[in-house]
Amino acid sequence: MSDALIVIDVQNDFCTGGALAVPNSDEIIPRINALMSEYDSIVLTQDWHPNEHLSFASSHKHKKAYDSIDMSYGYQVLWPDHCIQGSEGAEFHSELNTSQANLIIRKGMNPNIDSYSAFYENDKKTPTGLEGYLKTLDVTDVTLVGLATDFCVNYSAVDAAKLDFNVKVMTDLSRAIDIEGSLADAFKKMTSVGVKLI
Ligand code: VGL
Ligand code: ZN
Repeated sequence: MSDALIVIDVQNDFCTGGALAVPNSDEIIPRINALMSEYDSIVLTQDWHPNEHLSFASSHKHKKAYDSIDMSYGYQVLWPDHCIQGSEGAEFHSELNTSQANLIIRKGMNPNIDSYSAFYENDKKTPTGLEGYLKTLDVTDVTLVGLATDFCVNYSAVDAAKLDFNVKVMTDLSRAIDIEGSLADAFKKMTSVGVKLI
């Protein structure tokens, strides 16, 4: 039995000045760092897209950022180009303490499928390997913090609950994009699968 802190996507592009900046995101970083010593393992995730990723509005004619479309795997919001592999925007924010991390997991590398969750791509069946990592270490409890509450934190928390982890989301150490009611929907969804919002 052990617990893990999963820090979602604290990367330059989601912070002030980034391509997909989440409002007030920088202020959570010092408190996330302070939390790390309380956990047996620390996992960091990194959104890590190839150029011309299908989740980018720029990959679609006549579409602009924050429009949405239907993909083969369902509804998809189209984003500004962000977190491109090897770019400055994809780096962790310089204030995030990365030296405590046991594992850094990258996601969103398949050019045709977005991947909000740290556990599965958005097709809901291609695993990232994180479940195996955590279960091998007898992790039973996971706490999620980071960016963005209504997308990657939400999807990761819901998958973790479905995979039978005890799941907490620290809402005060997460920040949301909040488009078209996405934050309220995320709270509803997380609560319905047993995620504890604290
Ligand atoms: C995210 C939109 C696109 C996130 C990642 O980290 O929540 N949101 N890619
Ligand atoms: Zn992304």
